Amino acid sequence: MSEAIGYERVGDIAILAANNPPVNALGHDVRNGLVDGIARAEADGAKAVLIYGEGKTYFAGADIREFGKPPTQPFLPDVCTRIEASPLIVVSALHGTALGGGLEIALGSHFRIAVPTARVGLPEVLIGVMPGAGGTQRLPRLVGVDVAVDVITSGRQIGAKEALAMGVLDRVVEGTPREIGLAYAQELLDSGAERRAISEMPAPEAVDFDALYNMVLQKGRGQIAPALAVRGVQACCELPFEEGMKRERELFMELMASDQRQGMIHAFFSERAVGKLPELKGVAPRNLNAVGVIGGGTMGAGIATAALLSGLSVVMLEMTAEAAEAARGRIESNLGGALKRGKLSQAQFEDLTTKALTLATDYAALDDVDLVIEAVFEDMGVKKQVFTQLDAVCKPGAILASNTSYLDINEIAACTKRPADVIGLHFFSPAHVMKLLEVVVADKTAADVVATGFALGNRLKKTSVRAGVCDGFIGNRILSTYRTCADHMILDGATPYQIDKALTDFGFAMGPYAVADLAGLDIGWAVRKRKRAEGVDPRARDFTYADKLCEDGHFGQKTGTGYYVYQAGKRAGVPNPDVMPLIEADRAAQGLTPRDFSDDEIVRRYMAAMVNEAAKVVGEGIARRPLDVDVTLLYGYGFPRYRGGPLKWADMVGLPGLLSDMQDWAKEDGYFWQPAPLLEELVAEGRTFDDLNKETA
Ligand code: 3H9
Repeated sequence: MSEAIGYERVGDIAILAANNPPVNALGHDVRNGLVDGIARAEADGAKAVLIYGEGKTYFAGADIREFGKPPTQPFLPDVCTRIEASPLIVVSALHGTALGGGLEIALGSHFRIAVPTARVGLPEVLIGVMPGAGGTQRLPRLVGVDVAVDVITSGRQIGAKEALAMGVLDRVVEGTPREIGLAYAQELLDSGAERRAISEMPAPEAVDFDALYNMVLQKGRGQIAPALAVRGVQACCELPFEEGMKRERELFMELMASDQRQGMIHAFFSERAVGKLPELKGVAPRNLNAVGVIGGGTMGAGIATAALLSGLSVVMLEMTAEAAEAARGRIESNLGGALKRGKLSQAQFEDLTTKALTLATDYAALDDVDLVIEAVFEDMGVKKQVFTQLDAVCKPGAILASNTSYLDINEIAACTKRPADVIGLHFFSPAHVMKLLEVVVADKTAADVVATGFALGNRLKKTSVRAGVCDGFIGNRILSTYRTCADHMILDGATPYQIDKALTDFGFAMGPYAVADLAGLDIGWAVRKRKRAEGVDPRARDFTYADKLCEDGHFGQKTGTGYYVYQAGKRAGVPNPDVMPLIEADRAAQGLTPRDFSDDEIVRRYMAAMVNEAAKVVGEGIARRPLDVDVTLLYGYGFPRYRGGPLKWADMVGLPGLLSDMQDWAKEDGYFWQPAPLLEELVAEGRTFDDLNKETA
């Protein structure tokens, strides 16, 4: 027996208890232990077997750390089959999360009981694979095609109550998994229940699987795992069980060998790694109970909403009583959304909007908050005034945070007497929805202030990434470069619409011009004006069509027209006929002859620009590791998760090829295509960004 599975006899029942913290993943020892445990129970004269997990969960799935390495026997599908084939009654008792291979072990068992807080699911598609241990063959036999396809292609976690109603669970009972499992197994033995193998149940009727496959493929915007999982369910309906298992294995192995699997698993581990910073080891965050928010526009109201929803009390400071009331309106409307979706009760809504939220117009109201986040106009002069006042009123130890998207936090900190307490907390709009938080660490920011930034992020259910100070930090700095690359392609002959389409086909949630319309074209306009005022390098290509678009009042969605024209109630717009003439005029004024771009070239250039700037961001220490960039782009910029992030993508397509493309393009525009020193170094040494991730783990 392996130590990962304990063996014990209680009367006629053999107990197999998993002990493989933290999540009882089904690694090699666990699989071995289960097979040995079943054999021992059979040899031992037991009449039933109970399988459960010690610690916080039943099996949370196959051990994903083993993925990509040669598989070792016993394979998980064989373990499930072995359990199911046992002549003994096998009961699984579930608590925590029975996910993926975990649920498949439970489905290989003859009966399933769970505690009410247990959750089950087949989340394999979320890491780029599909159920590979009988999930696509057993679940449809139990719950039918429609439910099985929903569960498998969404990867969602299902509460015990719903799983009981679906028929995935036989019973839900309060207690420990051991107690409820033993009682259930005994009851089954006492009542003379027969073993119940799902594989022996009839398969459901087939449906139009080609149509289902196409629908799922389209919904996945290029992700293949959910669509291949549909083919697995199809095999359940059309083939005998053993043949279906073989087909499932083939499909699973195809996904296992895919770049998408690598990308999604990279995303899984990276999003857990971003918060693990050596500098924060053993550093306790400061206490957080009350926060202040300065400025109640869309951003400030979103931040206040997120803080209220997390149980913090909020003081919202505005310039006038009317502005404060308008901020309250925005916060109430945000919270109203949560109320409508059933995430808040009416009583909670009222508590949050009356007791937990205070409106103020005087800085003195911030004298007792633990942390203040300013979300005022992006102007250094305005920010300095705000921080000078905060420094005067806030209690000692209070953290002063700026939500600026690109301004210098060191300069802001320098206008206070407590630069160690100053930090950047860069939220993304709408701040109560978007998952990313950039924690921007200035030169003098204290470690416990950084730790508090991360603690706040956790509390607000955000994914927080550490960033250093530079224009735009990690995300907006890289965005600015790949947007510039897109703008250059427009000057040279591509259209905004072709670029948006090529990039949504690549998997981005939206193309850069649709994003610009959403954010407001005036924002980019203001940045261009600021940069021109600061002085632009004469070698940089410039363009005027985007400014003209703004001068003509096209600010994007908020004015109904931008690159696209928007109709009321419709999120997607149609091309704005005013745009191409402005672009053509700009090209003519610069003496440029437009040429054709293929979609592939658009993606290649856009991605190369993104990777190159990202490499500069890592090389300069603005991002600590390549994975910090990847998570930033995944969570804040709609980068397709199944590609893992720009630097994982770069590793997979090959750094030498990307560098050599850039060197070619540099012949036309040597200023823009200056390769990042880090990229050149990695190519010269034959290393990858992932090697850097590992070195800094
Ligand atoms: C599968 O089963 C395929 C089969 O169908 C077929 C096979 C042939 N393996 O998230 P947390 C680690 S595919 C290895 O912070 P939480 C995680 O990295 C699998 N390690 O905790 C972290 O490590 P560290 C299908 C895993 O409470 C620690 O455990 N299953 C695995 O917020 C704690 O994790 C899934 O996709 C794993 N499977 O959430 C489930 N899972 O401390 C994936 C976790 O070093 N897992 N770790 O950073 C989850 O969704 C969440 O981790 C879970 C717990 C909900 C379980």
